Amino acid sequence: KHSIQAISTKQKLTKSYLPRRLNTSHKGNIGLLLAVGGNVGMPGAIRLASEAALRSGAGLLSVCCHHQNSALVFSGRAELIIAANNAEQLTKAKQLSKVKACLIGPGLGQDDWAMALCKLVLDDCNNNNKPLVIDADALHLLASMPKNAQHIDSAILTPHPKEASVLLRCDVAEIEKDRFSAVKQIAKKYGGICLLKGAGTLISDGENVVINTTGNPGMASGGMGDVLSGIIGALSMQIEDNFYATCIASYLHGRAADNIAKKHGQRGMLASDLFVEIQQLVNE
Ligand code: NPW
Ligand code: AMP
Ligand code: MG
Repeated sequence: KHSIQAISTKQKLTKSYLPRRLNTSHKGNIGLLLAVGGNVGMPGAIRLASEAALRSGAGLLSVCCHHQNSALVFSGRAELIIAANNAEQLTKAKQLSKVKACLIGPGLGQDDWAMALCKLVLDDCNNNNKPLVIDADALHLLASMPKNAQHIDSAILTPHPKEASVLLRCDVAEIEKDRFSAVKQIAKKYGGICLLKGAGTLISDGENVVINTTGNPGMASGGMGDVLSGIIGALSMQIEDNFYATCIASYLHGRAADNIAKKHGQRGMLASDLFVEIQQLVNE
């Protein structure tokens, strides 16, 4: 019924799919990723996503977060750049014309501040066909938008089952009953790629479905999904095809967690523990 390929832990997919860096590479041509999120109370989520993107090889990383969180997001990670603190500043700073890809959602919240940013970023990525990772709260905002604003060909949606139920306006039980159908439906309805999280994460472009077999229950802890969105954002700038970039990101995310589990066990694993493993894996 479905075209399914399994991403096996034994395959060294990263070797063939992540292009080598040219000797002449520079941060500019690898690309600037814009990460949008970090509303009041949630500086951690956008920091985790941003740091994961840097460890996955992003050339430059700009963050747009709530002004109350700027200091918290940037302290201890001097490589991060502050793009702006709201939609108006982001427009004025003309940052969007410089970015190669965007990610929006980690800790974004769902208030007016968040919605203004969401509309701006969705519109820019849609008009310029830029890769756009849509995660967490941005998925709720997307689901509440008018139908003609919801379809974005260059989008990569990364819902967990509850977020998927909001996107398809159904119960979580219905999503879990037929995850293959759910992931395809979301990709078709919203355009682009959908990655449906959980043990046996599924990735679809609306036609094909890929299942990722890396990862373990140690990943059931806050911030893991935020790290995944950062890896996808960074790989979308380094791999031309958004579908492959998402599959490889999912594989690396799970494998990083499997490596940590082998060394230290599953229980007590932190999302930020993955960073050092991610850097090794993207260089394999
Ligand atoms: P229940 O309890 O089962 O009925 P939300 P979130 C359900 C940020 N974060 N399968 C479950 O419902 C994110 O980036 C910030 C089925 C759960 O109680 C977001 O912006 C962090 N159901 C924001 O928080 C670290 C599932 O959904 C309810 C499910 C909210 O994101 C943490 C809550 O889900 C976090 O990433 C599953 N697999 N997973 C930080 N350090 O700053 C969840 N549910 O409301 O979408 O909450 O995913 O935590
Ligand atoms: P989020 O719910 O957005 O924080 O995302 C959690 C991340 O951890 C997703 O990538 C899930 O696929 C992954 N994850 C959570 N629990 C498991 C599990 N039991 N097995 C494999 N992966 C998991
Ligand atoms: Mg999440």
